[in-house]
Amino acid sequence: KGCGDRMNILEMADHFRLDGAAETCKVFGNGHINETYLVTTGKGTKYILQKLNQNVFTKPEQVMENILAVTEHIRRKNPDPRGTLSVVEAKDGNCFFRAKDGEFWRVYDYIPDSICLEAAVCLQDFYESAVGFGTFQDMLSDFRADSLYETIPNFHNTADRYRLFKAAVEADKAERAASVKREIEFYLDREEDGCRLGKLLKAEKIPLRVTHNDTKLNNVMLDVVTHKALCVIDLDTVMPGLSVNDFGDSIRFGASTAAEDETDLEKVWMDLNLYRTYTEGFLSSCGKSLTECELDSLALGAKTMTLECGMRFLTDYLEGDTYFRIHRPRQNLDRARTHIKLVSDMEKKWDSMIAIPHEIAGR
Ligand code: ADP
Ligand code: GN1
Ligand code: MG
Repeated sequence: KGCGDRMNILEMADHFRLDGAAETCKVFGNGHINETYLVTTGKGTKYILQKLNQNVFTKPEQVMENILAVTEHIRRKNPDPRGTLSVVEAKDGNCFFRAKDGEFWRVYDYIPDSICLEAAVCLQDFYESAVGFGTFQDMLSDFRADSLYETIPNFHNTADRYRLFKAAVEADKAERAASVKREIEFYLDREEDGCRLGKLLKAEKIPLRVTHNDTKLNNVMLDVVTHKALCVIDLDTVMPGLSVNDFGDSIRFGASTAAEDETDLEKVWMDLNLYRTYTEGFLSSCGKSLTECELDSLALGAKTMTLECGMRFLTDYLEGDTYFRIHRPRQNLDRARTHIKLVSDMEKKWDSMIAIPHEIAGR
């Protein structure tokens, strides 16, 4: 993969305090939101240059303030340079660069000798990703939640996601609703389940914590040799949230036997072995601090995040694919369908999903 506009990317990189002039760049990673480039200087040092998606993050300065505060907090506890993201300053002294066209750019040190995975190829790697996210949760347990900006209001407010979904069905902007009636029905039928965690939060039965909110497998870096968890990346959505949603989003993505946009639904299952493995890793690193209600609700977190994310994909399909990056027509619909399959499979395996966290925690 090459750079769309190579000169422009290199020019953007040169607004930052790198260890020399940027010489090469390439499109990097598989994120759905930001544009990510791997940039290399004449000395061979690698950096991650990103253009923040301002349709999604409307207050990018606040995103950066959150990231600086959270990474400093983590660095105090774990000074290993690969233990958290490091923001590289721009030459004007800011932690970002605002280009003439209004675009918002930032640079991170590339985490050396690391890999991130797009699928859980082996149980041990998936376990390590859970340790990564669990440790993140644990390290931020003493971080003041009210000092963080809410970078995307109502991000995991599933009731609000239902409201937006229904509005998209009603507006039918891209004239696609008639062709996806069954999919729409599936999500609508499960609204009560989808809103259950929100109700527990309102009733103060489950605690609000500092959470990552986008705990996909490809947002955790592992050591390239040992495959041990190094750190968690993609901190744009670190906000107050629910630990069980962080757990659940990892299950949605990583405990599936297929890719998020697999078109052959015969290949898509929620693998109980992967579920168990992730639960073991997660509880080993933050289990002690989870309340009884959180432990009880881990399975519901998985179902809620899968329902919510699938419904967001379908919403975007109905609106004409304006939020998640797509690489082919109907990709958002395919994503919404894999999530229907996953939720259906979770419903069949529900008793085990509830029992496993208790078995592992011994309570
Ligand atoms: P998005 O929000 O679009 O998902 P990410 O911040 O997750 O963007 O970055 C996209 C990908 O770039 C990641 O999945 C990872 O592969 C890679 N990446 C991001 N930051 C780093 C980093 N500091 N070091 C190494 N790789 C990184
Ligand atoms: C987006 O940025 P990325 O690709 O890690 C999205 C998540 C979704 C995910 C689905 C800010 O994550 O909420 O769960 O796609 N991020 C945002 O794969 O909306
Ligand atoms: Mg990402």
